[in-house]
Amino acid sequence: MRDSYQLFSYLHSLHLLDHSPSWWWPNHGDFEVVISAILTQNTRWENVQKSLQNLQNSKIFTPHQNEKNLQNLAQCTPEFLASLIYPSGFANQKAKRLILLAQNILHTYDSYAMFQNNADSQWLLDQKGIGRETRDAILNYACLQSVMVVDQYTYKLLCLYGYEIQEYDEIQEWITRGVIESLDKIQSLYSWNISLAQIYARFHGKIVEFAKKGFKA
Ligand code: EA1
Repeated sequence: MRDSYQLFSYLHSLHLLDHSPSWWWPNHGDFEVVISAILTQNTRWENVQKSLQNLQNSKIFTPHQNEKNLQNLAQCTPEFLASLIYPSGFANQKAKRLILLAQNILHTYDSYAMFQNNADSQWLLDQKGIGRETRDAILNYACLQSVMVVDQYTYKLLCLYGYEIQEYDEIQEWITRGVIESLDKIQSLYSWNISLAQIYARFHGKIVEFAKKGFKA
């Protein structure tokens, strides 16, 4: 494999996202993505969906009501929130971090809309419980920025192809370089005018779905 464009082309030919949402992550652009990016740490996606369902059933959370959802979360007690998100594990820790994050978003940015348009990489990294992978998931799938998420699956996949790149930033650099160098060719694979941000969103989704199938075509 010469570059990440080749990897993209190969994964694209497998049609891994044919039944997925257009940015792979459900409800891209919504505050819900910020919640699910934290909940998905150290657990399976299926467990995140159970937690999100509990949040909906208890009216903490209504689909697409971003400002209301942000305010509700900021006002939750950690005990109550933890009782709803237990399916995704580390409930007490994640509840505290989610509430603090919601409060800090309101404090720094005033609203979800302002956060979405002005979110800053360093601000996110400074929040408790947000590392590089979660930061980039929020920047790409919630704030719709042109940022490629790197995770353990990405690392393992590159290892399978003989690339031993350990560092997060270096893997990210390798992926983004190949995409940008062949952007025209990637865009010509789509019937709509796809943005770089959506290409990264789908590229990461393809890698995760490929990994979930055991890296087999
Ligand atoms: N898995 C299937 C995922 C998904 N959307 N669909 C997932 N894993 C982590 N995810 C985040 C978002």
